[in-house]
Amino acid sequence: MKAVFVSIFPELIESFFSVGVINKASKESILDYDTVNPIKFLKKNERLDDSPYGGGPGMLIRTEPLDKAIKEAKKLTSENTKVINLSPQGKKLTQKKAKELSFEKDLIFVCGRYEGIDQRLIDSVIDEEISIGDYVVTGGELPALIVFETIARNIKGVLGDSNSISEESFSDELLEYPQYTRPEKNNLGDVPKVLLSGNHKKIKTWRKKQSLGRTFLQRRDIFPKILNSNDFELLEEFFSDLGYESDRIADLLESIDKK
Ligand code: 4GM
Repeated sequence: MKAVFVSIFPELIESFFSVGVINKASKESILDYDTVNPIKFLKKNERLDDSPYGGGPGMLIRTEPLDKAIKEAKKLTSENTKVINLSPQGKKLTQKKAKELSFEKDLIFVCGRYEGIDQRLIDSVIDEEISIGDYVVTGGELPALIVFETIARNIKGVLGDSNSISEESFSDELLEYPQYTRPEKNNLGDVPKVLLSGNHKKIKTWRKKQSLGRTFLQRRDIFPKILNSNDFELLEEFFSDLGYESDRIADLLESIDKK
């Protein structure tokens, strides 16, 4: 996949591509990137930004240099390459979306600055608006790199076998379980005994219990509304391990249906 970033700070993009698995995948030609700086399309004494019609705070990038930069990006990519704008107004990035986009041949990322870009440009040349979350940063570069990295991790060959995407059966609906590495004991505490037992069935059950408990505590928004009785009991056990009284556990789990 080739990604072209339309950005007035190409250094940010270049530094990202110069390290780690992304750098390795670029050297192996699994990934490729380029940048187009809209500044390049300004005539002498022209400014990149301008104030919004109707008044109000902030500045917008002028349409002309940005439109030209996107056209240039199109020349650097294959036909029908999707143009993505990073914006707090976009659809929220999900793992599912990233997986979908990983099948695209190339992608163009428009990295806005200031308060964003002229709506006419969004309506005519932007194919998709993506947001990395409900917050605002100064420019679209970091959001674009986050979206790109999430996509890249789904492309075959980008991650080595050892960090390859988890294939655990519950990894896409629940949070990950806690992990430990050597030593067994140190000043911070002990590794849970079950993980040292060598009993794979017990380990799997313990991990599932931790995943259920963590997701319930941290992410009620993604927690399943219905559990099979086995998982329900694991969740009860998670809270009884934490020392909760059974009445309190019943109250806590009241909203969850058991099937
Ligand atoms: C406003 C409009 C994306 C601000 C367009 C970009 C946050 C995100 C910017 C823009 C951004 C996000 C630049 N901040 N939540 N800032 O994905 O490009």
